[in-house]
Amino acid sequence: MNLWLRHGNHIFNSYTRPVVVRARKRACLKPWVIGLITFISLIVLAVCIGLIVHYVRYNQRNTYNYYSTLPFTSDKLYGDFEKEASKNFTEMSQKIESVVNNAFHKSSLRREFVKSHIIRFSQEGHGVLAHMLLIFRFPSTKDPETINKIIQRVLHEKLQDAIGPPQLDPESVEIKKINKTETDNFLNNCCGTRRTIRYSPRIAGGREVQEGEWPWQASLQWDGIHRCGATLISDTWLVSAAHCFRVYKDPARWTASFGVTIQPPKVKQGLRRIIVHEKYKYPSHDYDISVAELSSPVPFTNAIHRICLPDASCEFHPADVMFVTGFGALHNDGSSQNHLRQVQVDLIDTKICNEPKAYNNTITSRMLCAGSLKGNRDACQGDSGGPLVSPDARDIWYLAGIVSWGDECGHPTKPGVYTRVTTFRDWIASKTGI
Ligand code: 4AZ
Repeated sequence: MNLWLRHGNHIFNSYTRPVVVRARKRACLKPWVIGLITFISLIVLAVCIGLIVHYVRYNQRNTYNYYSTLPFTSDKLYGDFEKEASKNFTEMSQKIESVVNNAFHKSSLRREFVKSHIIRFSQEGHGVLAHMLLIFRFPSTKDPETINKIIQRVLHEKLQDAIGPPQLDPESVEIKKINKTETDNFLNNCCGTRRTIRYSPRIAGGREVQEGEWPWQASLQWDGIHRCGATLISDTWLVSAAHCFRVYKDPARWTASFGVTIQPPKVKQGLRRIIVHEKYKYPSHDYDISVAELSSPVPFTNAIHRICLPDASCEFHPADVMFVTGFGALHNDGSSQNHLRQVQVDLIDTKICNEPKAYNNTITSRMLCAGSLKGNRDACQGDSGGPLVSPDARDIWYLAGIVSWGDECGHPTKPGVYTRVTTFRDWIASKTGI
């Protein structure tokens, strides 16, 4: 082994004589060079920080909301599309929104424009006024006055070319900037709007939901214990199943709670009145619908507001997106859950649902089937009375069904059976005025 030993500047090889190693002279930089390098480094650093700050500020976009009124005339009478959530209201809203969206998409604001949303119509002389929200995202550096002018100019110029009907009057369009609270209030007063846009694909067996995802869901409790689900259709009326009130009838012992958890609830309200369908006769599942009046109106918030009711003529199709939500059990004979859950289900054709291996002709025209013929995705005990919902092309949500019955939960060929809400549209109106 050859060992090297250091002693001062001499290195001894264990086999040889000492060798002298000269210390290497340090390369020294002149002070002015060091100063120059430091100066240049600081400049580069300052420029980088400046660029980052500018980039972050420019890309940090704020939401700008506007309330806009747009006069128009159409071949339809105002009374034909006046009623919110009706087929004609939806068609007219969709036409106007699409013209407005096109106008912004073809303009210098194409990157800033988010969406337009018709909230109502009102009669205006011989024509009609569309009341609309316009949502934009602008860099926080933009001056609100300038933005107002640009939006107004785009609407004036681009809506001129729009081909009717409806015949728009862009010269008379008015816009007013509103804040987030005002925007939320307008949206919460519309039926069927949801604030959480996180759209999840189907999740086998369902998942827990976030606050505001299904703001119309209620839990019905008898002596404080969750028994059924229900759906808010106005600030005072709930729709539920008739069978929820078969044994427990006294409204004074029922409460309705709102929010994604039963404990603690966001809001809790007593029931004043329960109306069960006159033709509901246990043990039949037919006519399984009821409406219940709250003892006082529930204030609408982002987390609590009403769903839309579909016209009696509305039809849902097997390809439609549908969700069922509830605090019910995760499996047959399981216990209810404290946190609201959702599961995406498929609408199943009544013919298929009435086949011998499914429900063998027990599905009436007042019922609809939804779930999965492969099993798993289903409502269960404790979900009864709760909503089966579906969105339209404007992403407005409608009550398609009420959880009613089924052969246990999640079995293949035994989907959930729901009360078909469209067949009871007139009955609901006759009892609630909605
Ligand atoms: C129930 O007993 C119940 N799988 C609700 C829904 C279904 C089955 C039972 C559907 O409340």
